[in-house]
Amino acid sequence: MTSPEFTDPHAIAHDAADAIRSRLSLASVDMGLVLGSGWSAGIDRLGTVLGRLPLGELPGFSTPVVAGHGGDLVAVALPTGKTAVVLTGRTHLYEGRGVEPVVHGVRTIAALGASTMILTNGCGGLDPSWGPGTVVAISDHINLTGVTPLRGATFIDMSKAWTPSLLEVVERIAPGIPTGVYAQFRGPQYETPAEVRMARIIGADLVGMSTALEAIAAREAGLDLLGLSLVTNHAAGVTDAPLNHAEVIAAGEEAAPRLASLLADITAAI
Ligand code: 8IG
Repeated sequence: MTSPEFTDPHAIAHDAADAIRSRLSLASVDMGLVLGSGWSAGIDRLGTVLGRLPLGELPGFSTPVVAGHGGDLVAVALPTGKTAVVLTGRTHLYEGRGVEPVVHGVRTIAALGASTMILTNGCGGLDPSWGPGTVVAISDHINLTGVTPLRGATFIDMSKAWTPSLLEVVERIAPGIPTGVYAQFRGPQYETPAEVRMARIIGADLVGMSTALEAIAAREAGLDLLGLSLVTNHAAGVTDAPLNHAEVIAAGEEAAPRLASLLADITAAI
């Protein structure tokens, strides 16, 4: 499915980038961040906020609707002198608008000239020892959505999609941080226990509803890529507890200060 406004998705990303540059008077952008469930507190900890725009005011973006998901673009001057553009909301495939809106933020950040992308999310964990609040660095992903943001014969190499040197930076800043394979389901329903067992058998450690499609678009754009997942819940069937969205939000709020300082340390180191 393609929404009519996305007949040329890269052109709309450039329109959005032009609007951002002129409205925030940005000279250059080095890095983009997408902040998922639990991650959006503490943006001011990253550096000096240069400006903020509601995503809904920019070409190709619409206002995210899920409780706990924000919806701003925030430009931040990092202590290193670099400029980061942070999105505090994302469009999900389960919203039913097709795949182009899902990756529009990543493409806009690429069009702004960034060379590095940090994707964060809240997700379910398959390892029973990863309690809610565990942060996992994404080492690889499995796209189970059945769709792709790429069109035509766009043969992108995904063999080192998650940049090894960025994983090394994370390991240096947070020694012993677990790494894992992220499997993206379409959602919006959470998995059945059988689907989670399948995910484990095929090599997944994390299950979520974002990030893999964004990663594909980021690699198409040639961005270096880092992914950080907050395990907000055990995936279905890992424990006896049923899943609920309120619990997911609560785990994010509890973890917020830790996530803010981790992100500040990482963005200051790359
Ligand atoms: I937060 O357990 C969050 N997002 N697919 N499964 C999937 N997405 C999620 C989950 C989960 N928790």
